[in-house]
Amino acid sequence: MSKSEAAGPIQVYGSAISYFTGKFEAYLRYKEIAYQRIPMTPLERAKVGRSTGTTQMPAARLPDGRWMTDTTPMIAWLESQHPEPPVIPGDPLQAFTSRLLEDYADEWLWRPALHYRWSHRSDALLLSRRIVDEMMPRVPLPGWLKRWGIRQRQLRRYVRGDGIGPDTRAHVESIYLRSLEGLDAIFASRPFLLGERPTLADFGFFASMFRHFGLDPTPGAIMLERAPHVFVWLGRVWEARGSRTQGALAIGIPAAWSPLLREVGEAYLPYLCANAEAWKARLRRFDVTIQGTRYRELPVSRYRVWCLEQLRGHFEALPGDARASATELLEKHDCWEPLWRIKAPASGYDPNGAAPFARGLPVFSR
Ligand SMILES: N[C@@H](CCC(=O)N[C@@H](CS)C(=O)NCC(=O)O)C(=O)O
Repeated sequence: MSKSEAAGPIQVYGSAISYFTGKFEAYLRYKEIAYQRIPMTPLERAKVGRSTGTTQMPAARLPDGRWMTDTTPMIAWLESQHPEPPVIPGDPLQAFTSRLLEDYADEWLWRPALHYRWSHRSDALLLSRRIVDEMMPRVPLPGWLKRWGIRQRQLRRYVRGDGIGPDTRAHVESIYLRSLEGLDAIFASRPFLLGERPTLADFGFFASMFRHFGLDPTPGAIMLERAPHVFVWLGRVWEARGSRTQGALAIGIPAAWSPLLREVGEAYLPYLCANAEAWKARLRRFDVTIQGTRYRELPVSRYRVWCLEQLRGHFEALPGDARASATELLEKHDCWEPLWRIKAPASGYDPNGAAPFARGLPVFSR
């Protein structure tokens, strides 16, 4: 236990239905770091906003009073405080590739996860009820109005506002279906993505796969039908504990990761490039064609410009021999060219490397 946690559990401000709160909780459970989840009621939300500069979930308050946001740097920092058992593989090539998959899973599965939850009526009715019951029980408005308001907000922001419509819907759903297929093939032959214990990429995919795809009615039924190994893996990650979930990792990058890495090269990195170009051109919205589907009016995400910079930084930090293997792997999966396509993405976010203690940057905020 590090000094900062000696005085008690980490307070995790979030929600029982939230993508990134689920990712962070699974990590804390595996590392056996004590935490307490606090629902983001309007009062807590205001406190989080004042303390971190953003109201996104999860936000974590350490016992020494410091606040953290953004699960990727939060996990990286906690790993420095609680090194055993490591979730970032010791092998530099595996570490880099895991970070790439974590980022892909965090950011690229977000759109299908929000689409399944808010575009399907039964899912939207159930989830708006759960959100209101958990986070807005005392808001003095009729329940139906609060639930309706939540559904409208989510549709406006994350469905219609994130390029989902009749022309893109089939492609958005295919992102989920291909991820399921890729993951199911992996979990048919190994318990976790890289071997016998969970590592960073497991927690990355867990975000969408648990609280959205696995537990929401429509995508949950699809998972049970098409990818039961993924459903079983959800329970395995949730139940994993560092003190007893031990075992070897694969050597190198498993061949079964290839379909996922091809998606990174074909879809996610080209999206990141178009987003970064639009950011540099100071646009608010941009159009891009991904795997033959034209997306219109996507919101520019400064945060995701930073994601691209971070990935490049991780590559540049690789030692020589791992760099050569990573180059070969990236070229083989068409990731190399889009990783470097944009000259100086220049997000300007967190220039001093203060994350996770920096002022937070929500995904679509400028
Ligand atoms: N990069 C952040 C993303 C956090 C995030 O986007 N959380 C969502 C919920 S899962 C959120 O709070 N969205 C803000 C909103 O909808 O108001 C992380 O990894 O923690």
